[in-house]
Amino acid sequence: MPETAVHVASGKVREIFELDDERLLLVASDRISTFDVVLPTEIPDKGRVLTGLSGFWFARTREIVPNHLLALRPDGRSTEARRLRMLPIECVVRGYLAGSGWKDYRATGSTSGHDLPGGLRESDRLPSPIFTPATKAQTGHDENISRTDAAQLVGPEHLAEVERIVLELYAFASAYAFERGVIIADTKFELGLDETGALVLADEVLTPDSSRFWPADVYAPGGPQPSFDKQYVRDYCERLGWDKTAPGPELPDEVVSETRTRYVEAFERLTGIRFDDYLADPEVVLR
Ligand code: Q0Z
Repeated sequence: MPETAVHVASGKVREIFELDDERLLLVASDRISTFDVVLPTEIPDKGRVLTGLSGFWFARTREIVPNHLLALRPDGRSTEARRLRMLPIECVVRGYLAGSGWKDYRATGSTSGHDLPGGLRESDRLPSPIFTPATKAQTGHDENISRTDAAQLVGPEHLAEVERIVLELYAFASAYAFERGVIIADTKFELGLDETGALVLADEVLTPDSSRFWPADVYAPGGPQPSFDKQYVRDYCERLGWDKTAPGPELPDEVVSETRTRYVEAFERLTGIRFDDYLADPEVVLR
């Protein structure tokens, strides 16, 4: 990283640096969180897998919407990006009923103003994918909001286009992933505005940290589904009887290596590129 890069923000597992007035550097660490707690043990190459997957999807969706990506750094975990004015909402798309969408549905029969058919079970596929915007909580959990509230936050002139873009992104990516054995149950997009006022896709896209990835071969609605990437970590934490408050437990070597293998498998299945080839030259995912 250049000496001139100033740290501007930290996420749970990522950092942002300012390169100059127009450009940011997003750096994905190997930290992993589970049950909302960052664990003391890292998963080697997790940040590279997520950076490579994001880059892959940016390259393949640029005809749907322009994006912030300028370059991937040779370290494989750093993305140079255009600096945007970010919209103050999380643009969540759900194709399946899980997480807070399932909680809202069970309590009210709807989520973000979408009236859903009765009788749906946890993890059922929805009749069609829905846009369920959420607030960006600084701490704690994002909260699902109505489309009316989202329109207030982003300006009504932007909301219809935001919804159209993110539904198209989900339709493209979910069909692509399903053919490769991965269900993208839901995913969160972040959009910003460039200097001309155009909508631009930003942040990380269609990674296991911004999405629920489920293995398609064992999909069985009617309860929670195993996570493609984090299930070994969750199972280990459940076996320990950890109370899910910080600090989280150290992970044993076997859980670390099984989990790393799952991340690399997600990368290779989805991109069709060998992870070693990515490490040798990260920009292979852009071609
Ligand atoms: C993304 C975040 C992370 C902590 C700001 N292209 C952009 N222009 C302006 N702002 C952002 C982006 Cl991506 C931006 N975040 C989320 C990312 C660490 C928070 F790596 N915050």
